[in-house]
Amino acid sequence: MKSVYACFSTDVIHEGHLHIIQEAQAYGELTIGVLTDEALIKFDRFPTITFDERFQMMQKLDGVAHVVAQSTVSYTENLQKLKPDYVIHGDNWKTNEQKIIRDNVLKVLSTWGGQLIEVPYTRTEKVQHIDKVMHDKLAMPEFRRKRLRQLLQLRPIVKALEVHSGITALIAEKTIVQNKEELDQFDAMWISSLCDSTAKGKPDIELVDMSSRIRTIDDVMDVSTKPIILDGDTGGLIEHFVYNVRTLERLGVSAIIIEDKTGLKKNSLFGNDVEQTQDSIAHFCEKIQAGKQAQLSEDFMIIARIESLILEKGIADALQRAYAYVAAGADGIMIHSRQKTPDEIFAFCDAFRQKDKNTPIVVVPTSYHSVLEEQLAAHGINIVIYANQLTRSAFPAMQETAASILKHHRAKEADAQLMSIKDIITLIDEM
Ligand code: SPV
Ligand code: MG
Repeated sequence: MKSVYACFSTDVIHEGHLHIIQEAQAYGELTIGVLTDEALIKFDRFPTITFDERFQMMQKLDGVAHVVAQSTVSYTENLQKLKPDYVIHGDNWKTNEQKIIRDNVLKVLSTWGGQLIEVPYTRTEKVQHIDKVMHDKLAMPEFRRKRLRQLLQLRPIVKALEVHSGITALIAEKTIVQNKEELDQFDAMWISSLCDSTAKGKPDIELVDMSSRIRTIDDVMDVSTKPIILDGDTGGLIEHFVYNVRTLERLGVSAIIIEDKTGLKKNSLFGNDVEQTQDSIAHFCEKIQAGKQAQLSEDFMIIARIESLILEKGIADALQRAYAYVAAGADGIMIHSRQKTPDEIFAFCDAFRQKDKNTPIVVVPTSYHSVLEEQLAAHGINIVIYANQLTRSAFPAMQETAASILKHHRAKEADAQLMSIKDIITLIDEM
């Protein structure tokens, strides 16, 4: 009897999957590979049921002889182990971002004369509806809020991209790239105070108030499913912070990062060029404790941001604060630096990890941008935030276009750099 292999990443079995299973029967005995959570989140959306549930769901299906785990987006490992005569898949992957996976399957199969069977992809109204329901479920507060904690368990390093509007949220949500034999995407979104303020043409001094920040959060949430980390600046007055924690939690935000500064907040990247005052350890701990007491769910995270390195107070001060903030209940710490190299960040993390193996560490490599994610992970860092790159790429592009129109008294010269009208009007999916 010949053997057939298919890989499924789905949470729901619909007619499309049943069609593939049925077609497979004509070729031989079917083994289904179920993508592990670690692999699935690089390739597709976050699962709404557990790996075990997905595995058992496949075992119950008629026409499925064996079920195995597939722990990489690439089929190579499982194919080399099973050496199937056939792989079966929907034909949609010929053109979408999965093409690299397909190309690789063909290459591996050819080494023992295996064949790829492609069946027409099922895109009925019912299938589309199921897809949409799964997508919308992920956007709901109860599902979204806990996802940052889930990702911390699944990812060697969680990658967050700055967003400040619906359109930037769509970019963070949908950008997926081919990386060697794998696919990859961002895990989370960072709503930066700098970029949220900049988008409104305002300075980053806590002038854009929480009501306005919530408006941005709402715009982002409307079009996305990924978890949100909010830049909460100083967190404001303790008496106000406790209310804001509840509001953010109810909205489905996963984490707020508050920084240990007081008085008129200025952007950290100014460093000591402007007057910035660090909060006392005791007062900042009080703020963390009050926030933790106010929150209702287990999911929400309050992350304490340490500004000691920004203010050139040294690693010993940063460490003392980190331990105090964790003892006060912080669910994570963010250590910030404006050096061109990651040396002081690494020195801090290595020292911190000697005593604390588990508290998540967050970093924002804006000035030390050469550092690779795997280097950060090797120093015990759990979350990397790309805090302002979308804003900084969009602004010069818009400025250049404006100048070109003025200079040439028409839009033609600018047009070559622009997205086509067709692409822009079809960019946004309609309900
Ligand atoms: C932000 O993105 O607003 C931040 C990070 O707080 S930084 O601008 O580097 O201070
Ligand atoms: Mg900020």
